Amino acid sequence: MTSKRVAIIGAGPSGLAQLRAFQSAAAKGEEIPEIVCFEKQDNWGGLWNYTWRTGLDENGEPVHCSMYRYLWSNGPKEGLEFADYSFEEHFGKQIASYPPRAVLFDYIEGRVLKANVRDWIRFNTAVRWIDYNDETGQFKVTVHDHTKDHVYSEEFDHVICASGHFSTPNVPHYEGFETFNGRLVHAHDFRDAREFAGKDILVVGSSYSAEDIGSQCWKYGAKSITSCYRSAPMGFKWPDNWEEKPALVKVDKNTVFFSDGTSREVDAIILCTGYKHFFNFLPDDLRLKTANRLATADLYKGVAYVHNPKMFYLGMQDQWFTFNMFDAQAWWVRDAIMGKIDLSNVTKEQMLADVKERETREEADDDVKYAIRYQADYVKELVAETDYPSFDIDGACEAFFQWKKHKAEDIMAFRNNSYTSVITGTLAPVHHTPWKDALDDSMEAYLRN
Ligand code: FAD
Ligand code: NA7
Repeated sequence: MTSKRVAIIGAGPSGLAQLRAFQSAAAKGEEIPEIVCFEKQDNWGGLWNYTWRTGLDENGEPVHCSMYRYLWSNGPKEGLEFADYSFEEHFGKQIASYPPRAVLFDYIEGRVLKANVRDWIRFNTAVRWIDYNDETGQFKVTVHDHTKDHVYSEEFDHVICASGHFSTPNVPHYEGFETFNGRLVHAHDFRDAREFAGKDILVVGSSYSAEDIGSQCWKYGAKSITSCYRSAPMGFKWPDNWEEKPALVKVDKNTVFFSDGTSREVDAIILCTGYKHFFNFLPDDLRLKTANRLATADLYKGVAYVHNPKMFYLGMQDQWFTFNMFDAQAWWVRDAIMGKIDLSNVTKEQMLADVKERETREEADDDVKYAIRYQADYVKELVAETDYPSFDIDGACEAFFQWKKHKAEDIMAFRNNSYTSVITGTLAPVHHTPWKDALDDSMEAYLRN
């Protein structure tokens, strides 16, 4: 082990990718730094670690989980498969393409159990504050160990922030919300669609959460779904009891009013209005401030913080690619920390120019396929600079293109399709039950193929 110390914040898919990246170098006989991963929850998996809790957790920390019961992957697993740990290796067989949350949690966990890195994580430990000392060139990380109810600080040479950005809800206010006589909740606190069976619901927003939470409520028996958009409709061919409306204007008791002059009576309002990048443990000089987009602000190569490149961020982009992109980032960050990638001769101007180039290229076209290819190119770029196993990233794009097409054909049936793994080349089986009829989302039920 070298004398360097590295702090990782969060043991979700990004933080775990970082642990696996360092462990894989150690397994090849390389000297790695001392790694300490701080995780505020009592288990790993990040958002995939489901809890029924909302609001504050058992320690008084904000609940991290934004996932809900019956959540199935919203994109094909063939787009996110680890290049060094296939679904077939984990499950001993090929499985269907849109696994429920518990199945993906099991898969994420399988790789890190195999890598034997659990001891690197301090669970139940929330990062409270981080300072950088210009004189020593070190970070002081202050944490609260809830198991021992003890607050302490340690020094590190590098900090890797992998705390996610889909946990602090963006909650708008609309006129009359305070008069609403029903359940008014943000997607972050949504847990169980059965609560809305028989109800007329309004979903605010037109992105993934709006689509999926509306679909869940439809599947589990909501009487009607109304969704409304600020910029553009989702535009799918919705079932008969789902209507898409333009922007919400105001609410008066149970009546909701839209910008086209129409109104509806609803029992519940679910705000699917997105999330904020929120880091309450970081001072101004270390804190990333960015919109949810593919080219994040201020991150050289999408990971190194330009204002202090000893600090890295993982997974801060809006995401088409997820687990394999976090891997590509983690391998790259590992190599930057271990000196295999030399950042010492990259100036701040060059870093800012890199960010600018990424932004300009992202903004050049608003076509969805362009965006998917754009992020694929980013993954390719990082993979090419490390020893992360190269894989058919264009093939993963094809899976995404097929997925888009299948959604356009039938939004309530796209999960009945299957795709070919770009890691093993095997075609996934078609799931035994159409998604709309598969009410049991347990791992046992899913794997019964
Ligand atoms: P997270 O999973 O958010 O993990 C961050 C970790 O950091 C957590 O464990 C948290 O407890 C910890 N942490 C945070 N703050 C602190 C602190 N101060 N101190 C210590 N620890 C801290 N992706 C897909 O590929 N497929 C999907 O189907 C999919 N569905 C999604 C559905 C929902 C509702 C949401 C919100 C996201 C979904 N995603 C999906 C995207 C998701 O962002 C990624 O899959 C993945 O979870 C991101 O991993 P991460 O490690 O970057 O962040
Ligand atoms: P997104 O993808 O960030 O989308 C947020 C949505 O909320 C988007 O449609 C926004 O509309 C809308 N929004 C934001 N603010 C408002 C206000 N004030 N009023 C109305 N509508 C608003 O978040 P999601 O939760 O859908 O997805 C996040 C992740 O969860 C994603 O990676 C999935 O995998 C699961 P806009 O288009 O900006 O006008």
